[in-house]
Amino acid sequence: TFNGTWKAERNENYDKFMEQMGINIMKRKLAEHDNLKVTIEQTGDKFHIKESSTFRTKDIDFTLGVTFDYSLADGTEVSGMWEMEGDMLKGKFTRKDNNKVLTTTRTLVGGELVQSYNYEGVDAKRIFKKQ
Ligand code: MYR
Repeated sequence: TFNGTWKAERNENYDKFMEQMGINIMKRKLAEHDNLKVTIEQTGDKFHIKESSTFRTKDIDFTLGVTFDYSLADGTEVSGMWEMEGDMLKGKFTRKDNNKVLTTTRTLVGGELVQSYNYEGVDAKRIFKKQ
């Protein structure tokens, strides 16, 4: 289960990914150490997410397979959905400003939550530990 509060512990290639997203170096430096915490509450195919970081706190509700809007911490707006494939959450989101696609997955690996990101050929990961 993904339920619980997860704290970002380490990143892989996240700076390169954010650079590909067009985020400037100052924001990237801050974002590397954003103290991101994500609380996930899944009930059936409905998810309630509480996101908290040095940038903001935010509540998100979505249903698997149903399109919703989301704004990234830098204000970039996307629209897309999460789906469950086996034990993996797979997200596909389209930027509203340029129609390019960001894909992301969430999976549990050895008690950690691993979130992967891909944008325009650049992959990154954030690894979260349960609080
Ligand atoms: C959630 O499930 O937490 C809310 C929906 C997330 C949708 C998209 C996630 C992509 C986040 C990318 C952040 C990278 C900023 C450059």
